[in-house]
Amino acid sequence: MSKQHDDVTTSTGRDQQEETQGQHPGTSRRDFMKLSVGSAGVGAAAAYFAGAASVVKPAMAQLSSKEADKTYVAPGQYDTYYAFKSGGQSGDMRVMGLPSNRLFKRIPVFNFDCCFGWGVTNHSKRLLADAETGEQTKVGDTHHVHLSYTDGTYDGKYSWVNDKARGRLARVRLDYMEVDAITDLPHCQGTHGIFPSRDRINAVYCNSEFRNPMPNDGSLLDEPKKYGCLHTCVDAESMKVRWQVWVDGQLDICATDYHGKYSMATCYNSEEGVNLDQMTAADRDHLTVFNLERIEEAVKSGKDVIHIGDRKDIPVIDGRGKDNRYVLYIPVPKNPHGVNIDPTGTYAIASGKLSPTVSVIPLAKIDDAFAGKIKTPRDCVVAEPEVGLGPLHTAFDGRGNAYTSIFIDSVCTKWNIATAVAGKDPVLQKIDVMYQPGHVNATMSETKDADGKWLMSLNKFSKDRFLSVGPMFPDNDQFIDISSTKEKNMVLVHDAPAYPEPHDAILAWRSIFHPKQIWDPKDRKFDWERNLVAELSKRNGKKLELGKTNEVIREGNKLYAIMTSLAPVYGLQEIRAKKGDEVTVIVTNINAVEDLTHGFCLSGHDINFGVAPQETASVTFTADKKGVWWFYCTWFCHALHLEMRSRFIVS
Ligand code: CUK
Ligand code: CUA
Ligand code: CA
Repeated sequence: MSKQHDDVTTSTGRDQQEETQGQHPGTSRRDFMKLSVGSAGVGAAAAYFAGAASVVKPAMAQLSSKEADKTYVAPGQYDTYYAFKSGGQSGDMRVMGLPSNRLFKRIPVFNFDCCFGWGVTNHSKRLLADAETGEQTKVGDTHHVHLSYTDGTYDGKYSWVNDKARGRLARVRLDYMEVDAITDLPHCQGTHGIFPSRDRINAVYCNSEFRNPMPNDGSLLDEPKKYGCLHTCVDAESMKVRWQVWVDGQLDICATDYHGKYSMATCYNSEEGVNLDQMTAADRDHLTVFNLERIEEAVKSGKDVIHIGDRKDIPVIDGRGKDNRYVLYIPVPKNPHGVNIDPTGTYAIASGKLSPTVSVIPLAKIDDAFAGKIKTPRDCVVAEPEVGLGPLHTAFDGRGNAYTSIFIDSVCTKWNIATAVAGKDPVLQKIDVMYQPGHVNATMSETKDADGKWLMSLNKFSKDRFLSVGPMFPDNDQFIDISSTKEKNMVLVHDAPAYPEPHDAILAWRSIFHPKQIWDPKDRKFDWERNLVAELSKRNGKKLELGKTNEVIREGNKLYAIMTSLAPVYGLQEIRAKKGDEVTVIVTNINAVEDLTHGFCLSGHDINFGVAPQETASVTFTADKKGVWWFYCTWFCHALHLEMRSRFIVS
């Protein structure tokens, strides 16, 4: 075996380098963190997180091939779970198979994508246009993917995903695994946590993380106390904004109960500060709970409804002030991050982030608080066990155990909820993850059907885990077997590099999903093209039809090229235009064989999109360059795929 191959399993050299070059030689990462936790102020908060920069690789037991084999899915075999991952600053969403961790698809959402033509086709451009200005957006930041529920478990109909970069919510229809709606959330910046109703397909609740002027029209700038933050209810079917609630503080991660009574949000900036020092001043912030029944009633009756700016169409409830009847502010330590509801729907778990604790809050106590039956909202917290430094998110195995990601300690902590509520130390096991986990999630964890089979730790740093790809590293999403019912059941079985930066993943049984492999040519997605062709037929006295017609229609300086693609030819051998024409090309793929996709790429024009079997797609552009421009197929569809090309001739 060559020297190079001997090196494959060791990275000791790099570890030593890190230790000597790290920021705090002589102090282990964990000791250093313990020194800095507990004291207040910006220095302490910054130091609390400095550990991420000086990670030392922990000793790790060798994985036996028996354990690693559990992720093996033989060629031609299918995975047993789907994973739906957000894409973070890539702006997309990913679909994977588990346990293999094979990546199947990146669904473009808020990003530009020239494989599918997202941001190129008329359909995607309408969805990506800013609601107010019409501006074509290309940038997104997707953090949270959640699937639609019926009766507390996934029904396979929709997925929703947030855009933190622009205050938007997108819906993915799971029958085709494509985005079919994007909603702009008015007066919202940093839309972060989202969560749908769990009792039925009803609403999606969206949290704004950043406080900003209401309205943000330049009339208010330097009085941050007057800024606001909104909790927005979006109708799950129509994707219209139903109402918003103005809160104290701000809103981070979102969760709903199992009965449609509450949505809730962690708040890390109860101080309403605008810098780190101010945002970390208080020892406790909030878990903010929304009484959905009372809010819906008020919206219906108009009582307590206000409006922000010129959006008279959107009712806003003022939920500010400790004594209002719509919002409950439960004090929890300190700059909390994740909030998760256990699969029995009994407890909300809020993670401390700047406190090494998680707060356990029975939903029954929230009932009591809204009914005025407890003295102070803090009495809702029944346990606050220590789980490690920097707890962020919690997953569940359906056996009463919780698994919390611990950012600073770089571990996943398993703890028992009942033990915590009984006032005893609930921690059962901690395992090292590599490195610095954000979200953790388990199979079916966010449903009443949590099955306790697999856990995914979505780690922000991969450091020395993979071959180097330069200074921009992949994330490391690690796969952990939790199927054993033993107390210490977590076994790390797989490292999966991830294109940056999935924040969250939903792991769900494959049997829930039944995506179609060929489009229904009557689908609503093609309404725009179908209507256009119907109007052109009427105006020109012709019988034009998608999938049948191959013809170029001219109306003044507007040119409509309607054509089919059928391996290996386009229905039109040429399209002739005059410079300055507005050209709309409509392509219908009339192949009805699964996996036989064609593309349409027009040389020199920044136009490329795919057209799946029985799908129609269109693009509109200006013919601004004289000459001969080939358009060609970009998806390898046939032995004569390279010959699948025609001329666009501009005189
Ligand atoms: S947030 Cu990223 S680790 Cu955007 Cu869900 Cu917690
Ligand atoms: Cu059609 Cu390649
Ligand atoms: Ca705070």
